[in-house]
Amino acid sequence: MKARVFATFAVVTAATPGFGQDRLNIYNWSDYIAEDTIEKFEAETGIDVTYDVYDSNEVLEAKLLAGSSGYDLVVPTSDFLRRQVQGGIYLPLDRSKIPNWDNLDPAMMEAAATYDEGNEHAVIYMWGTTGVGYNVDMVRERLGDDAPTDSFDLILNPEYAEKLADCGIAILDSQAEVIEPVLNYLGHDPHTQDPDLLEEAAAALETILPYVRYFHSSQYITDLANGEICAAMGWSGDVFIAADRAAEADNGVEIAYTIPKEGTVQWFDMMAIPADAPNPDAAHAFINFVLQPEIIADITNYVYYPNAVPASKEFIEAEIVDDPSIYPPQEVLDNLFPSGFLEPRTERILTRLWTRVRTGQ
Ligand code: SPD
Repeated sequence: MKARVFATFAVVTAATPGFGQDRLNIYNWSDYIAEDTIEKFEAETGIDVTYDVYDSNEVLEAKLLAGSSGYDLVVPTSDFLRRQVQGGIYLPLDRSKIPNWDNLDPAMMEAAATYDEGNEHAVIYMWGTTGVGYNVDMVRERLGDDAPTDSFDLILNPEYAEKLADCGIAILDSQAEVIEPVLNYLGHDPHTQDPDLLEEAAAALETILPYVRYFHSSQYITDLANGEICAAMGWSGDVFIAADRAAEADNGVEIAYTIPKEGTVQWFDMMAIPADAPNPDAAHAFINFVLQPEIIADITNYVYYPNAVPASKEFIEAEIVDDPSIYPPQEVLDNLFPSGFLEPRTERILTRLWTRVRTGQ
Protein backbone atom coordinates (compact mmCIF):
# COMPACT_ATOMS: atom_id res chain seq x y z
CA MET A 1 0.00 0.00 0.00
CA LYS A 2 1.37 3.38 -0.99
CA ALA A 3 1.90 5.84 1.85
CA ARG A 4 0.14 9.18 1.51
CA VAL A 5 0.21 12.42 3.41
CA PHE A 6 -3.32 13.23 4.45
CA ALA A 7 -4.92 16.61 4.63
CA THR A 8 -5.06 17.25 8.36
CA PHE A 9 -8.27 19.17 8.78
CA ALA A 10 -9.41 19.17 12.38
CA VAL A 11 -13.03 18.45 13.30
CA VAL A 12 -14.50 21.91 13.70
CA THR A 13 -17.86 22.23 15.37
CA ALA A 14 -18.12 25.97 15.89
CA ALA A 15 -16.77 27.41 12.68
CA THR A 16 -17.62 30.89 11.52
CA PRO A 17 -17.52 30.70 7.77
CA GLY A 18 -16.69 33.86 5.88
CA PHE A 19 -18.91 35.64 3.38
CA GLY A 20 -18.48 37.22 -0.02
CA GLN A 21 -18.91 36.52 -3.71
CA ASP A 22 -15.52 34.86 -4.06
CA ARG A 23 -15.82 32.66 -1.03
CA LEU A 24 -17.08 29.12 -0.64
CA ASN A 25 -17.80 27.56 2.75
CA ILE A 26 -17.71 23.78 2.69
CA TYR A 27 -18.72 21.45 5.52
CA ASN A 28 -17.67 17.87 4.77
CA TRP A 29 -16.78 14.66 6.59
CA SER A 30 -13.27 14.43 8.07
CA ASP A 31 -10.65 12.59 5.98
CA TYR A 32 -12.78 12.86 2.89
CA ILE A 33 -10.88 14.89 0.29
CA ALA A 34 -7.54 14.77 -1.49
CA GLU A 35 -4.76 16.91 -0.18
CA ASP A 36 -4.81 19.25 -3.17
CA THR A 37 -8.48 19.31 -4.28
CA ILE A 38 -9.26 22.62 -2.60
CA GLU A 39 -6.03 24.21 -3.76
CA LYS A 40 -6.75 23.19 -7.37
CA PHE A 41 -10.32 24.52 -7.18
CA GLU A 42 -9.11 27.83 -5.76
CA ALA A 43 -6.46 28.16 -8.48
CA GLU A 44 -8.94 27.37 -11.26
CA THR A 45 -11.80 29.58 -10.06
CA GLY A 46 -10.27 32.29 -7.88
CA ILE A 47 -12.79 31.36 -5.18
CA ASP A 48 -11.42 31.14 -1.61
CA VAL A 49 -12.57 28.09 0.29
CA THR A 50 -13.18 27.63 3.99
CA TYR A 51 -13.28 23.91 4.71
CA ASP A 52 -14.65 22.54 8.00
CA VAL A 53 -15.29 18.94 8.94
CA TYR A 54 -17.58 16.74 11.04
CA ASP A 55 -17.78 13.03 11.68
CA SER A 56 -21.50 12.37 11.99
CA ASN A 57 -24.72 13.11 10.19
CA GLU A 58 -26.22 14.13 13.50
CA VAL A 59 -23.70 16.96 13.94
CA LEU A 60 -24.29 18.17 10.39
CA GLU A 61 -28.05 18.00 10.80
CA ALA A 62 -28.02 19.92 14.08
CA LYS A 63 -26.02 22.68 12.44
CA LEU A 64 -28.32 22.88 9.42
CA LEU A 65 -31.49 22.80 11.47
CA ALA A 66 -30.22 25.62 13.68
CA GLY A 67 -30.22 27.71 10.48
CA SER A 68 -27.79 30.35 9.15
CA SER A 69 -24.94 27.85 9.18
CA GLY A 70 -23.08 29.96 6.64
CA TYR A 71 -22.22 26.85 4.65
CA ASP A 72 -22.61 26.73 0.88
CA LEU A 73 -21.98 23.05 0.41
CA VAL A 74 -22.56 20.11 2.74
CA VAL A 75 -22.38 16.32 2.39
CA PRO A 76 -25.19 14.46 4.18
CA THR A 77 -25.66 10.73 3.78
CA SER A 78 -28.59 9.59 1.66
CA ASP A 79 -30.96 8.58 4.50
CA PHE A 80 -30.45 11.89 6.35
CA LEU A 81 -30.68 13.76 3.06
CA ARG A 82 -34.17 12.39 2.52
CA ARG A 83 -35.69 13.88 5.62
CA GLN A 84 -33.71 17.09 5.20
CA VAL A 85 -35.07 17.50 1.67
CA GLN A 86 -38.55 16.93 3.08
CA GLY A 87 -37.79 19.67 5.60
CA GLY A 88 -36.98 22.06 2.74
CA ILE A 89 -33.45 22.82 3.85
CA TYR A 90 -31.76 22.42 0.45
CA LEU A 91 -31.84 24.41 -2.78
CA PRO A 92 -32.83 22.59 -5.95
CA LEU A 93 -29.66 22.17 -8.01
CA ASP A 94 -29.34 24.15 -11.24
CA ARG A 95 -28.04 21.53 -13.67
CA SER A 96 -27.19 24.17 -16.27
CA LYS A 97 -24.36 25.12 -13.89
CA ILE A 98 -23.21 21.50 -13.58
CA PRO A 99 -22.35 20.30 -17.11
CA ASN A 100 -20.26 17.49 -15.62
CA TRP A 101 -23.51 15.97 -14.31
CA ASP A 102 -23.35 13.85 -17.49
CA ASN A 103 -20.31 12.07 -16.04
CA LEU A 104 -22.42 10.46 -13.31
CA ASP A 105 -23.40 6.80 -13.42
CA PRO A 106 -27.16 6.88 -14.22
CA ALA A 107 -27.83 3.63 -12.32
CA MET A 108 -26.22 4.96 -9.15
CA MET A 109 -28.04 8.26 -9.43
CA GLU A 110 -31.28 6.36 -9.86
CA ALA A 111 -30.52 4.49 -6.64
CA ALA A 112 -29.81 7.82 -4.95
CA ALA A 113 -33.14 9.17 -6.25
CA THR A 114 -34.85 6.92 -3.70
CA TYR A 115 -33.83 9.56 -1.17
CA ASP A 116 -34.25 12.66 -3.32
CA GLU A 117 -36.85 12.32 -6.01
CA GLY A 118 -35.50 13.13 -9.45
CA ASN A 119 -32.07 13.88 -7.92
CA GLU A 120 -33.29 17.43 -7.57
CA HIS A 121 -31.21 18.50 -4.59
CA ALA A 122 -28.07 16.39 -4.38
CA VAL A 123 -25.38 14.54 -6.25
CA ILE A 124 -23.28 11.56 -5.16
CA TYR A 125 -19.88 12.51 -3.75
CA MET A 126 -18.62 9.11 -2.57
CA TRP A 127 -20.29 5.92 -1.43
CA GLY A 128 -19.28 2.98 0.69
CA THR A 129 -20.15 0.24 3.12
CA THR A 130 -20.18 -0.18 6.89
CA GLY A 131 -18.14 -3.22 7.87
CA VAL A 132 -15.33 -4.54 10.04
CA GLY A 133 -11.81 -3.16 10.27
CA TYR A 134 -9.32 -5.30 12.15
CA ASN A 135 -5.69 -5.73 13.07
CA VAL A 136 -4.66 -8.94 11.31
CA ASP A 137 -1.99 -10.04 13.80
CA MET A 138 -3.76 -9.07 17.02
CA VAL A 139 -6.91 -10.88 15.95
CA ARG A 140 -5.00 -13.97 14.84
CA GLU A 141 -3.09 -14.06 18.16
CA ARG A 142 -6.34 -14.09 20.11
CA LEU A 143 -8.68 -16.09 17.89
CA GLY A 144 -6.33 -18.18 15.79
CA ASP A 145 -6.49 -18.81 12.06
CA ASP A 146 -10.21 -19.56 12.21
CA ALA A 147 -11.12 -16.08 13.44
CA PRO A 148 -14.40 -15.03 11.78
CA THR A 149 -12.83 -12.08 9.99
CA ASP A 150 -15.36 -12.34 7.16
CA SER A 151 -18.29 -11.59 9.47
CA PHE A 152 -19.72 -9.14 12.00
CA ASP A 153 -19.35 -12.15 14.34
CA LEU A 154 -15.87 -10.82 15.05
CA ILE A 155 -17.28 -7.93 17.07
CA LEU A 156 -20.98 -8.66 17.58
CA ASN A 157 -20.72 -12.24 18.82
CA PRO A 158 -19.81 -12.05 22.54
CA GLU A 159 -17.83 -15.30 22.30
CA TYR A 160 -15.30 -13.58 20.00
CA ALA A 161 -15.69 -10.03 21.27
CA GLU A 162 -14.70 -11.14 24.77
CA LYS A 163 -11.38 -12.39 23.44
CA LEU A 164 -10.71 -9.04 21.76
CA ALA A 165 -11.60 -6.96 24.81
CA ASP A 166 -7.98 -6.51 25.87
CA CYS A 167 -6.84 -5.22 22.48
CA GLY A 168 -9.92 -3.04 22.00
CA ILE A 169 -13.13 -2.87 19.97
CA ALA A 170 -14.62 0.40 18.68
CA ILE A 171 -18.16 0.98 17.45
CA LEU A 172 -19.51 3.91 15.42
CA ASP A 173 -21.16 6.47 17.66
CA SER A 174 -24.49 6.81 15.89
CA GLN A 175 -27.72 4.92 16.32
CA ALA A 176 -28.54 5.45 12.65
CA GLU A 177 -25.23 3.91 11.54
CA VAL A 178 -25.27 0.92 13.87
CA ILE A 179 -28.88 -0.26 14.01
CA GLU A 180 -29.30 -1.49 10.43
CA PRO A 181 -26.14 -3.64 10.28
CA VAL A 182 -26.98 -5.13 13.70
CA LEU A 183 -30.58 -5.96 12.71
CA ASN A 184 -29.33 -7.54 9.50
CA TYR A 185 -26.67 -9.52 11.40
CA LEU A 186 -29.42 -10.88 13.66
CA GLY A 187 -31.29 -12.08 10.57
CA HIS A 188 -33.97 -9.38 10.63
CA ASP A 189 -35.13 -6.87 8.05
CA PRO A 190 -32.62 -4.02 8.54
CA HIS A 191 -35.42 -1.55 7.85
CA THR A 192 -37.87 -2.96 10.38
CA GLN A 193 -39.85 -0.51 12.50
CA ASP A 194 -40.87 -3.28 14.92
CA PRO A 195 -40.10 -2.15 18.51
CA ASP A 196 -39.47 -5.74 19.64
CA LEU A 197 -36.80 -6.25 17.00
CA LEU A 198 -35.20 -2.90 17.83
CA GLU A 199 -35.15 -4.01 21.45
CA GLU A 200 -33.48 -7.27 20.41
CA ALA A 201 -30.80 -5.34 18.51
CA ALA A 202 -30.14 -3.11 21.53
CA ALA A 203 -29.93 -6.19 23.77
CA ALA A 204 -27.43 -7.77 21.34
CA LEU A 205 -25.26 -4.67 21.60
CA GLU A 206 -25.51 -4.79 25.39
CA THR A 207 -24.10 -8.32 25.43
CA ILE A 208 -20.86 -7.04 23.88
CA LEU A 209 -20.79 -3.77 25.82
CA PRO A 210 -18.28 -5.05 28.42
CA TYR A 211 -15.83 -5.69 25.58
CA VAL A 212 -16.27 -2.37 23.72
CA ARG A 213 -13.56 0.19 24.46
CA TYR A 214 -15.47 3.16 23.01
CA PHE A 215 -18.11 4.49 20.66
CA HIS A 216 -16.71 7.08 18.25
CA SER A 217 -17.05 7.69 14.53
CA SER A 218 -13.55 8.81 13.53
CA GLN A 219 -11.07 8.02 16.30
CA TYR A 220 -10.84 4.40 15.17
CA ILE A 221 -8.82 5.47 12.12
CA THR A 222 -5.86 6.61 14.20
CA ASP A 223 -6.28 3.90 16.81
CA LEU A 224 -6.36 1.05 14.30
CA ALA A 225 -3.33 2.54 12.56
CA ASN A 226 -1.36 2.74 15.82
CA GLY A 227 -2.39 -0.67 17.13
CA GLU A 228 -4.36 0.96 19.98
CA ILE A 229 -7.46 -1.06 19.08
CA CYS A 230 -7.78 -4.31 17.18
CA ALA A 231 -11.28 -4.21 15.68
CA ALA A 232 -13.90 -1.65 14.70
CA MET A 233 -17.30 -1.37 13.15
CA GLY A 234 -16.38 1.31 10.67
CA TRP A 235 -16.72 2.72 7.16
CA SER A 236 -14.84 1.10 4.31
CA GLY A 237 -12.55 3.93 3.19
CA ASP A 238 -11.74 4.99 6.74
CA VAL A 239 -10.38 1.53 7.52
CA PHE A 240 -8.22 1.66 4.39
CA ILE A 241 -6.97 5.08 5.49
CA ALA A 242 -5.98 3.45 8.80
CA ALA A 243 -4.13 0.74 6.87
CA ASP A 244 -2.40 3.39 4.81
CA ARG A 245 -1.35 5.38 7.88
CA ALA A 246 0.10 2.25 9.45
CA ALA A 247 2.06 1.59 6.25
CA GLU A 248 3.25 5.18 6.25
CA ALA A 249 4.37 4.88 9.87
CA ASP A 250 6.05 1.58 9.04
CA ASN A 251 4.98 0.37 12.48
CA GLY A 252 4.35 -3.27 11.61
CA VAL A 253 0.57 -2.91 11.98
CA GLU A 254 -1.47 -4.64 9.28
CA ILE A 255 -5.10 -3.55 8.99
CA ALA A 256 -7.76 -5.23 6.85
CA TYR A 257 -11.38 -4.44 5.99
CA THR A 258 -14.22 -6.90 5.52
CA ILE A 259 -17.63 -6.46 3.97
CA PRO A 260 -19.38 -8.96 6.27
CA LYS A 261 -20.68 -12.08 4.57
CA GLU A 262 -24.13 -11.50 6.14
CA GLY A 263 -24.33 -8.35 4.03
CA THR A 264 -24.32 -4.78 5.21
CA VAL A 265 -25.52 -1.31 4.36
CA GLN A 266 -24.47 0.53 1.21
CA TRP A 267 -24.75 4.28 1.63
CA PHE A 268 -24.24 7.37 -0.53
CA ASP A 269 -22.78 10.64 0.73
CA MET A 270 -24.36 13.45 -1.27
CA MET A 271 -23.26 17.01 -2.10
CA ALA A 272 -26.08 19.47 -1.43
CA ILE A 273 -26.51 23.24 -1.10
CA PRO A 274 -28.32 24.62 1.98
CA ALA A 275 -31.30 26.83 1.12
CA ASP A 276 -29.68 29.76 2.93
CA ALA A 277 -26.22 29.29 1.38
CA PRO A 278 -24.49 32.67 0.98
CA ASN A 279 -22.89 31.68 -2.32
CA PRO A 280 -24.81 28.98 -4.21
CA ASP A 281 -23.01 29.80 -7.46
CA ALA A 282 -19.67 28.91 -5.91
CA ALA A 283 -21.21 25.68 -4.57
CA HIS A 284 -22.44 24.74 -8.05
CA ALA A 285 -18.96 25.50 -9.39
CA PHE A 286 -17.43 23.19 -6.79
CA ILE A 287 -19.84 20.36 -7.57
CA ASN A 288 -19.04 20.70 -11.26
CA PHE A 289 -15.30 20.78 -10.51
CA VAL A 290 -15.43 17.63 -8.39
CA LEU A 291 -17.37 15.70 -11.03
CA GLN A 292 -14.41 15.82 -13.44
CA PRO A 293 -13.05 12.27 -13.80
CA GLU A 294 -9.46 13.14 -12.87
CA ILE A 295 -10.43 15.30 -9.90
CA ILE A 296 -12.78 12.78 -8.37
CA ALA A 297 -10.27 10.00 -9.09
CA ASP A 298 -7.71 11.97 -7.07
CA ILE A 299 -10.14 12.04 -4.17
CA THR A 300 -10.85 8.31 -4.39
CA ASN A 301 -7.09 7.68 -4.54
CA TYR A 302 -6.69 9.57 -1.26
CA VAL A 303 -9.70 8.44 0.71
CA TYR A 304 -10.29 4.92 -0.63
CA TYR A 305 -14.00 5.47 -1.19
CA PRO A 306 -15.53 4.66 -4.57
CA ASN A 307 -17.23 7.44 -6.52
CA ALA A 308 -20.08 7.51 -9.04
CA VAL A 309 -18.14 8.77 -12.07
CA PRO A 310 -17.32 5.70 -14.21
CA ALA A 311 -14.81 7.59 -16.40
CA SER A 312 -12.70 8.23 -13.29
CA LYS A 313 -11.77 4.55 -13.06
CA GLU A 314 -8.92 4.85 -15.53
CA PHE A 315 -7.27 7.38 -13.18
CA ILE A 316 -7.74 5.32 -10.02
CA GLU A 317 -4.87 3.22 -8.74
CA ALA A 318 -5.23 -0.47 -9.59
CA GLU A 319 -4.91 -1.50 -5.92
CA ILE A 320 -8.05 0.53 -5.21
CA VAL A 321 -10.23 0.01 -8.27
CA ASP A 322 -9.47 -3.72 -8.30
CA ASP A 323 -10.02 -4.20 -4.57
CA PRO A 324 -13.36 -6.01 -4.13
CA SER A 325 -13.93 -4.53 -0.69
CA ILE A 326 -13.70 -1.00 -2.13
CA TYR A 327 -15.32 -1.55 -5.53
CA PRO A 328 -17.35 -4.68 -4.73
CA PRO A 329 -18.18 -7.12 -7.55
CA GLN A 330 -21.83 -7.63 -8.47
CA GLU A 331 -22.36 -10.70 -6.26
CA VAL A 332 -21.20 -8.71 -3.21
CA LEU A 333 -23.26 -5.67 -4.22
CA ASP A 334 -26.28 -7.98 -4.47
CA ASN A 335 -25.79 -8.86 -0.81
CA LEU A 336 -25.83 -5.21 0.35
CA PHE A 337 -28.93 -3.27 1.34
CA PRO A 338 -29.59 0.47 1.05
CA SER A 339 -29.92 2.61 4.14
CA GLY A 340 -33.59 2.96 4.99
CA PHE A 341 -35.86 5.52 6.60
CA LEU A 342 -37.02 5.61 10.19
CA GLU A 343 -40.53 6.73 11.00
CA PRO A 344 -40.55 9.43 13.72
CA ARG A 345 -42.00 6.95 16.26
CA THR A 346 -39.24 4.44 15.49
CA GLU A 347 -36.66 7.20 15.74
CA ARG A 348 -37.88 8.02 19.26
CA ILE A 349 -37.76 4.37 20.34
CA LEU A 350 -34.30 4.01 18.88
CA THR A 351 -33.03 7.15 20.60
CA ARG A 352 -34.19 5.76 23.95
CA LEU A 353 -32.59 2.35 23.29
CA TRP A 354 -29.37 3.92 22.06
CA THR A 355 -29.10 6.08 25.17
CA ARG A 356 -29.51 2.91 27.22
CA VAL A 357 -26.76 1.13 25.27
CA ARG A 358 -24.39 4.10 25.38
CA THR A 359 -24.81 4.79 29.09
CA GLY A 360 -24.90 1.12 30.02
CA GLN A 361 -28.07 1.49 32.10
N1 SPD B 1 -14.07 9.83 6.53
C1 SPD B 1 -15.25 9.95 5.78
C2 SPD B 1 -16.35 9.11 6.28
C3 SPD B 1 -17.59 9.28 5.50
C4 SPD B 1 -18.61 8.43 6.05
N2 SPD B 1 -19.88 8.70 5.65
C5 SPD B 1 -20.62 7.58 5.95
C6 SPD B 1 -21.97 7.72 6.34
C7 SPD B 1 -22.64 6.40 6.40
N3 SPD B 1 -23.97 6.44 6.81
